Amino acid sequence: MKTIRLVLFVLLIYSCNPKVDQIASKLVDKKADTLTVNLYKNLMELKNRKKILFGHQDDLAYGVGWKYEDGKSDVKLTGGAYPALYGWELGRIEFGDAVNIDSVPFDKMRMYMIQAFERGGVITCSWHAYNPTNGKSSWDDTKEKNNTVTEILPNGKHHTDFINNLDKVADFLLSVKTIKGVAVPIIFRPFHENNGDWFWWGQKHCTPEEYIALYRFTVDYLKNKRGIHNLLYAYSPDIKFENPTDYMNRYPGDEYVDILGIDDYYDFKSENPVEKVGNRLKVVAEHAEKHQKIYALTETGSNLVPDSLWFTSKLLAAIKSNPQAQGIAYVMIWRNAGEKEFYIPAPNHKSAADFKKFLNDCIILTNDNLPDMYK
Ligand code: BMA
Repeated sequence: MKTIRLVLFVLLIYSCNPKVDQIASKLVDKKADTLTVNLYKNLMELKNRKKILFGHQDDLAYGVGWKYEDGKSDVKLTGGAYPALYGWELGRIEFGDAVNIDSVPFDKMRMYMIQAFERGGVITCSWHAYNPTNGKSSWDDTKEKNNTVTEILPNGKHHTDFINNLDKVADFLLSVKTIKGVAVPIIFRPFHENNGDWFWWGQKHCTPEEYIALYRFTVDYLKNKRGIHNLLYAYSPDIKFENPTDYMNRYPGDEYVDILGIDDYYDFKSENPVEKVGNRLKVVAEHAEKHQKIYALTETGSNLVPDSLWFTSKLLAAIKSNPQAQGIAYVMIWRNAGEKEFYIPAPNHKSAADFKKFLNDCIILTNDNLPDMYK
């Protein structure tokens, strides 16, 4: 009898861990699973520890001059360690295709996500969504104003097409599970750079209310209709905002966003990149602090890294330029697509030594010095 009581007591403790419940109540998904809640908590704590996760898009899939070689990573090759965070892209999942917009097979992507998660890494996903009204890419048909967003929202004539696409995304997200059936937590970052005009969900193409409705519908659908509980949601406009309030103009709301982000390539091309990026991050930080959210530099990079000191004298300097900027939970560098598009230098590149120095800075976390993000 005693043993049974003890077992029941232990089960009770595990089934209602008040700490997890308390943190979960701050998340978009109140039913988020324990690993996802823990990830959120640990991302939140990075700020106090003054540490930043280093991330790279498509890191394990390919790099400059190679593709799908087991264990290979350009970050590791040049910097000596795997990243702490891994970005992936879902565009073309809508069509049931085997490969994504950048030819990465979804099966491999899933495998890499699980691999990275199993060694402690953090996973994030963008979605260059194809236009549900005409099947064209995110960028197509954006020269003139289009009405895609209104047409795909409930009661719109292409709503069912949008649902079909969303279901493909949901199926994939639900499939990212370890062999033991553990769902891999994923930071999902849909409809990014919404204040630019280059995507069909950009500011020229829909009102703030329409954009917000699109984002909210997507979140509600994934968590409530499809029962996905391993997602954190990131909101990441581009830098095209005139003043701080512009940044929040299309904000879907605290109930819909876990992480405030920004994609910033452009400021690095300006005359005072350190100051510009530093201030930009400060704006994000101020909003994040006000709304008690995690914040991050969700995408950045310098294509071909022509400035041999870019990583330390620009990126790191910008991050360190003010305490709020330094409070970002992560920075993610864009993909190494090939000779004409790469953001992590190869070992023989003139920026390689500087990249290594950046990666070894005491505020930067790679897979080698990553705390347990899931405990
Ligand atoms: C862009 C470029 C494209 C790519 C797209 C989606 O920034 O890298 O080559 O297809 O992202 O990943």
